Amino acid sequence: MSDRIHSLSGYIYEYQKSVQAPEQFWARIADGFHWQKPYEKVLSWNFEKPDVKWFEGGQLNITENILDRHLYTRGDQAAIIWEPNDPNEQNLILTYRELHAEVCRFANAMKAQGIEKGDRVIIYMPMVPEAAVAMLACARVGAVHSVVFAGFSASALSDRIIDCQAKMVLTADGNFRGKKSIPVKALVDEALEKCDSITSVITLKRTGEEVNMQAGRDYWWHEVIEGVSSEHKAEVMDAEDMLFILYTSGSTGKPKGVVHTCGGYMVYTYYSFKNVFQYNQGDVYWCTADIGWITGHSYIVYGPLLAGATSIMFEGVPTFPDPGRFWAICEKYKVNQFYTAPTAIRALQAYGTDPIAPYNLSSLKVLGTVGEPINEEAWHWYHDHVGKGKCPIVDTWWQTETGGIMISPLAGVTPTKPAYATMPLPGIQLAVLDNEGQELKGNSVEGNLCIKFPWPSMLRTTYGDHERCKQTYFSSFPGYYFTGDGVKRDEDGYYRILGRVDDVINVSGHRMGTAEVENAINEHPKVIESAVVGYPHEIKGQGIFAYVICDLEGRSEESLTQEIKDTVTKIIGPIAKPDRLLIVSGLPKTRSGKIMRRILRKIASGEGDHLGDISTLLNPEVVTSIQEAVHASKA
Ligand code: 7RM
Repeated sequence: MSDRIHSLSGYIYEYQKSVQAPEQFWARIADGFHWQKPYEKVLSWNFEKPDVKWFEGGQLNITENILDRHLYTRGDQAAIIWEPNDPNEQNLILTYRELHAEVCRFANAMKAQGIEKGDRVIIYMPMVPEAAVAMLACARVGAVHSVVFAGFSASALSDRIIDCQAKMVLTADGNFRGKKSIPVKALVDEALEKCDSITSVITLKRTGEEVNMQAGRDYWWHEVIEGVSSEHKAEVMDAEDMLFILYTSGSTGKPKGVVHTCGGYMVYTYYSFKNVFQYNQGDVYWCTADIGWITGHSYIVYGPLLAGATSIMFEGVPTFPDPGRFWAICEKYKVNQFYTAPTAIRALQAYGTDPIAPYNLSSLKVLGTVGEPINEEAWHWYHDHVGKGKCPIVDTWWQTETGGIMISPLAGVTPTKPAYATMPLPGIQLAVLDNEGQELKGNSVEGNLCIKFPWPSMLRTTYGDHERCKQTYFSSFPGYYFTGDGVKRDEDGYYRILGRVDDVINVSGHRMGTAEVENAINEHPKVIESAVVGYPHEIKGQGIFAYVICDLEGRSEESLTQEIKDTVTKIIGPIAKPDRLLIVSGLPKTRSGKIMRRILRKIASGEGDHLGDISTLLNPEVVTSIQEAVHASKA
């Protein structure tokens, strides 16, 4: 398929075509795929309801386009290269032929366990090739996967199982992370105490640790695939059938199950992968994300494999056994495109350039970032020391809800600017709106980032609650999809993401709802009220700052602080643990009783001396006492 843009004028031309005739534009990309039945209508849409359908009437299976289609052309090419946590352990390479066989075998095993088209299957696994096999096997049989990041707690896992009424959990005994090994199956057991929809659990042996197996419910991965056929006829899926659910945090309450469907997601992840990274046949591509996040779905598994790429999957962490690990892996596999998060870059930057020096990074052609804004300093460090000044950086802005990259340079095609995601991909019609909902036209404007026309990989609904999807994304600015991000369009028409404008914070590239963390804090019996805000953090981008009112009777502040942090870890997971937790006597409130987060954000950011007028508060004296508490806790 010749879907790749090669020049800036080519980009401008394609972009214009995609706006003038979106249906023809996407039909041309879609026609490169294998459809079991051709679609009848490219697009129908309504952003009020919202109701969006792409490639209606079309039937396909995404895994036929990933596996079967590549068997004859690149059966012996590596599809997945797996690099284990411990560099001394044997790596694993799965060719397209082998991946096809493994996916079919596991699809048959799932069917034998009673899984049918439409059933929900939870994947709670470490970064092992079987996790990708599990995702694709679900897609093969038409089951809807919902991957839950293996760093989430048992309680977060059970919430997700209950929300989607999953039938099966795919997991592993444990997870190697650097020097540590984390129990995984034990957390599944704990989660399942609260869930009754699960009929079977399949556990992969990875760390070899002792696990509890419940007769009639628990099965070993290696046992269920024993002697099972590696041939499987892919389920026929409608283009708008659900492919997966992925839970993501928002500004209110519990995480939402973002729903993606088969046809549009396939077309867009393929197209965006090829163009943003300028992938050429034979290149080795590595994205360091975890499959528990959308980046792992779209740009480790689906996008690259649809494009017939070789995709690296890394089990470990950037600093084990030492902070040169990323560069060792780049050298080992002669990585051409490397895609990571700004937080990882900043963490490695803190070790200086010595850990890079021993490695030959001359294979690198493209560097990417995703997940959070990249500061200029980190951008330059990445560009100069990793890319040696010769690799374009693609700063890719997108979301779980968008399914694929929305704003990004096309590597080597779009001139870059540090800290700018630059320009929208073809097919992506952006709008910058002021708070009154007026579209700000022209350059040099700042406002709310919206998208005004559908794209194939956009979310279709939030699982089990369509109204919530409408409220969250389509109601703030009627007629537009609202991203929740602030943006600046500069004098050149380039886009710079300014960060969230809602109560979502971004900690090391992970999305957290402040309300979600507050709810977890409030679970502690001694907590009376809490407020959580983000504050600038040198490595994580944002840190979590919690202000908590407690019943201190008979308790020390220290032990209570630790207990409350542990409560958050228990309820959500270590990624949500507050970096700073301050016990306070009150929270600043408006006369109508709303917590003044603006003030709390300023104090947390060390700007407590510039609060402006606080005399209209219900309780201005509280501010002084909070400031004193902040100073005392720093001392
Ligand atoms: C892919 C992913 C989405 C939120 C999004 C932004 C932030 C993501 C960038 C970015 C600045 C970027 N999905 N974000 N990419 N901010 N520059 N290149 O991260 O659903 O987990 O998060 O992440 O705020 O709304 S996500």
